[in-house]
Amino acid sequence: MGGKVVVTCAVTGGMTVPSQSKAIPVTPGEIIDDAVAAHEAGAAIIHIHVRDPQTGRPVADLDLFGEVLEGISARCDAVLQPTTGGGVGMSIEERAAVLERFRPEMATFNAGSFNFGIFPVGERDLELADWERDYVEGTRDYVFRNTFANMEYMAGRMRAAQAKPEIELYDVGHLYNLRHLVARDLLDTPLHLQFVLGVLGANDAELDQLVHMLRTAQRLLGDDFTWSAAGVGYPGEFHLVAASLMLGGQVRVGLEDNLRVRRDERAMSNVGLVDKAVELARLFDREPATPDEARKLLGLKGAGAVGF
Ligand code: KMH
Ligand code: ZN
Repeated sequence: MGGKVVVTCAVTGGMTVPSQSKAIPVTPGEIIDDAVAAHEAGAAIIHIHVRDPQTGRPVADLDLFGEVLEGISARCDAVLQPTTGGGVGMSIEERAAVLERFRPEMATFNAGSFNFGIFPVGERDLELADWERDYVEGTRDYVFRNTFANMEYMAGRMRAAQAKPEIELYDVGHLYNLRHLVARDLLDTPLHLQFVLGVLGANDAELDQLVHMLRTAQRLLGDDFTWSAAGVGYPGEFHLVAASLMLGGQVRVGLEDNLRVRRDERAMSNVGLVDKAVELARLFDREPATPDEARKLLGLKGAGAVGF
């Protein structure tokens, strides 16, 4: 890989509402176009959620996932990584259904429960649709549920689909959950870790938290893992990009996590965020990896082995 860096773009997400930014892609067509453009800007992996095309509400609809996965794969060779995190109100079975239906190369695996609060969105000067206000306010009393039973179930579905889990870690305690799951041989190694920092309800996007979690992962898991950092919010997203570039990690950006390119500049699309990540990478002598270089680094099964 040399100094290459795997850039993941999280194009739309499930814990934002469309009124937060006109740039958030909603329809399958918008998600496909943004994903292809993000790939052309340097993203090797596209992290995918889907939304109701009319309202923009995060949904787990498999037909929408199919339309998006097929639409992107028809136009580029990016690694496609559907979410199993979904959004508020989705059962673990609904969240996992993408695995059996599409047998993706990768999918997210959330390594623990935690409060996931986006209710401050409702306290801003934003015109929200009724469902959006209910959705964000509802997170005042919402736990993103990933119990051990949920994780055992999800790990089994991942293995059955031969999908490489990207282990989403929001808090240092999630690393101890992960050690437990690995010790029971529920997850294959080498692992790919995603340190997701900045969610209200878990660790914030602070450099010492990233280093602490990385060092804890090395202590608990040895060195047998690859890792990436995903900062939620601004400037956390790019602080973690810069830190990860220096520490030899991979990076994730995208409108799922952050809506600003600069303090006073809102992102007009995912491309603006990918462009900034690539620009930062080049300042640290690192070039964006191609999808096939990402496949090699992460040990993925290849686009020919997926079910879409
Ligand atoms: N929305 C991110 C903070 C997933 O999709 O499974 C977390 C995430 C997890 O992307
Ligand atoms: Zn996600």
